[in-house]
Amino acid sequence: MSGSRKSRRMRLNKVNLSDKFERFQDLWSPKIVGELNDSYEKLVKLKGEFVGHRHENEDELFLVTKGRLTIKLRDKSVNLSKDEFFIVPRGVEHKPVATREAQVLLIDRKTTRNTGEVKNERTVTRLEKDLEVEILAKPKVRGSSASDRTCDPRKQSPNQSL
Ligand code: NI
Repeated sequence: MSGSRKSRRMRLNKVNLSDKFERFQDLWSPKIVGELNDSYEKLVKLKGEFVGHRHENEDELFLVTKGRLTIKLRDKSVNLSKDEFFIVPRGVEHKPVATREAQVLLIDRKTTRNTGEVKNERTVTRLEKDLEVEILAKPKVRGSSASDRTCDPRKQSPNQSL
């Protein structure tokens, strides 16, 4: 299995959320920091409004680690502060909104698309396994050059669009 080496590394290292969040600045671009059975644990910085969407067959957990996040549902809004989480049940339309920058841990099935049934400029179209290695195993060098990325295919731009 191609991911076995990475998986072993992940199991043997603890994850410090603050450290991980310091390694990236881009918004709405989840970074994989762990794998749990068939789920990814991802960190994301949010500011502003995301697109309203649903995941037909997947529940989705939002845990706020810094700031505040509102998850707008069709008939109500769920306001989350630091250390609070909310699980959006499968099939339920939701729209994350953060007035100021918030830091969030997401737990999703590996196959979950960030924009659900919607496809737009914020849709992540590729898995971030490579970025996972970078953020797990290597100190993030802010503003790393394009040449670094071409030399090492495991390195990817942190500024990818969602
Ligand atoms: Ni979602």
